[in-house]
Parts: sequence; structure tokens; C-alpha cells
Amino acid sequence: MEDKQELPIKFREPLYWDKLRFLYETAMEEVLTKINVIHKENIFLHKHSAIEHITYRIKSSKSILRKLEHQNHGLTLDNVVKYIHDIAGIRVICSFSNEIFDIAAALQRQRDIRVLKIKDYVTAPKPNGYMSYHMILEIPVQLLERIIYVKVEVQIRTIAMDFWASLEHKIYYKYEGCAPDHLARELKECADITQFLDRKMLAINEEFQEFKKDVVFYSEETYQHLSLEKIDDIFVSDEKEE
Ligand code: 0O2
Repeated sequence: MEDKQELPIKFREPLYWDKLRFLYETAMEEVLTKINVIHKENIFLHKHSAIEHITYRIKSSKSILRKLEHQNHGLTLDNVVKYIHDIAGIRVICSFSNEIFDIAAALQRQRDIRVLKIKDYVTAPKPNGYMSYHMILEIPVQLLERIIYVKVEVQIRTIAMDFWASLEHKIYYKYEGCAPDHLARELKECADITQFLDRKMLAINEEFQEFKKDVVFYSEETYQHLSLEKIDDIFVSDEKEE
């Protein structure tokens, strides 16, 4: 493995990191705008959005280099772009577990988004109990002279899943990955409780939705009666090719 001291001098130049940061930040903003549109349309239609809140960050150069080293890749700019998929990272926190898939599907339907990889730790949680839905997306960024495709990682999870993951991450960081066995077991127990809580909340919500059916803001009938969908038809529309 290359030593950090042997990094090509240009790679150590702060302007290279600034350029990368600009590209990833721009791509992240594009995806954030799309998520915001999904959020607002949901509020308009249902007076409720699946999205509780959103966090986002750009990975620091130190973390990028650590990850490359960990993956046994040479410390080059090409490898950063090729192998580090989460330089731009967005976390979408949902109310209920079923809504995770609604948001993922809404993003997948976007015409200009390419889905490179999906890791569904919601349907199949990790052995330690981690649950989250991960998508590596690629989004076009229109520069002055050309269009480039930049990767953005989107993690979608419930409040309960996020609570567990944040604390587990902190504990494992504290122990630098060498937490005693009984802690791993207890964390797994907490993950099971989290899963139980999500299921229970989902069941309560489903019962509530059934009860609320007749008083939704824009029921299917109201929507059709007022021909609100016709407003969309006034605009030029473009469907994603399958
Ligand atoms: P950090 O420091 O949080 O950014 P890939 O991206 O597919 O090449 P990777 O990164 O293993 O490989 O993908 P994966 O499994 O989708 O994990 C991506 C991120 O999810 C991790 O980033 C963590 O943030 C989070 N994650 C994955 N597994 C766990 C887990 O068991 N516990 C917690 N708390 N978070 C997890 P990083 O870069 O590993 O770490």
C-alpha cells in the first residue's frame, strides 16, 4: 500500500480537495432539492410527509483517505472518485418503516438519477442489528462546459433505526471496533426492541389511517372532482424511460 508521504504532490494540493468538494456539494444539493420536492408534494396531497427530517454531510478528506487505506486502494484521486461512494451523504429519516420504500421508489423514478447500488438492510438487517436502506446514486452535474456524473449516497431509515445506529456508531467508535462481546449482544437486543417498536408504530398508524380515510385533506374523490391532476397536464411532461 502506498504511504501517505508518497502521495502525488498534486493530490496533497488543497485546491484539488476544494474542487472535489465543490462537485460533490453540487451533486448533493441537486438530490436534496429532489427530496424536498417529494416532501412538499406529499404534504400537499396527504397533509403528511413520510420525511421527518434530513441530514447531510461531505466526508472529510481525512475520512476519505482512511477509507481508501482500509480498502487497500492506492491513495490517488482516481481511486477516491472510483471507490469512495459516500463522499456526499444524505440521510432521510422517515416516520414509519413502510415509507422507506416509498421514498426510495420516488427517487428511483427520477429521470436523471442513475441507481448504481442498493443495500437493503431493512428487509435483511445486518447480524449486529443495523437497519437502514442505502442507495448509491449518480446525478448529472451541469458544469459550464460539460456534464459530469457524481455519486451521492442516500441512507433512508426510521427515527428508531436512526436512534439505534447513531448510538451504536458512537459506542463502537469509543471501543475502536473492539467492544466486549456482551455489549454487542446488548446492542443486538436493543436493535430487536427498535424493530418491535417500528412494527408496533406501523400497525398503530395503519389502524389510524383506516379511521382517518374519510377526512383526508384531498381524498381521491376530491382530487378527481377538482381535477387537480389536470393542472399537471398543463405542463410539458417527461416520463422516465424503463
Ligand atoms: P462512516 O464513518 O459512518 O461514514 P460501500 O459504500 O458499498 O463500498 P460500505 O461503506 O461498507 O461499502 O457500505 P454500507 O454497508 O452501505 O455502509 C455505509 C455506511 O452505513 C457506513 O459508512 C456507516 O455510516 C453506515 N453503516 C453501515 N453498517 C453500519 C453498522 O453496523 N452500524 C452503524 N452505526 N452504521 C453502519 P462508513 O464509511 O463505514 O462509516
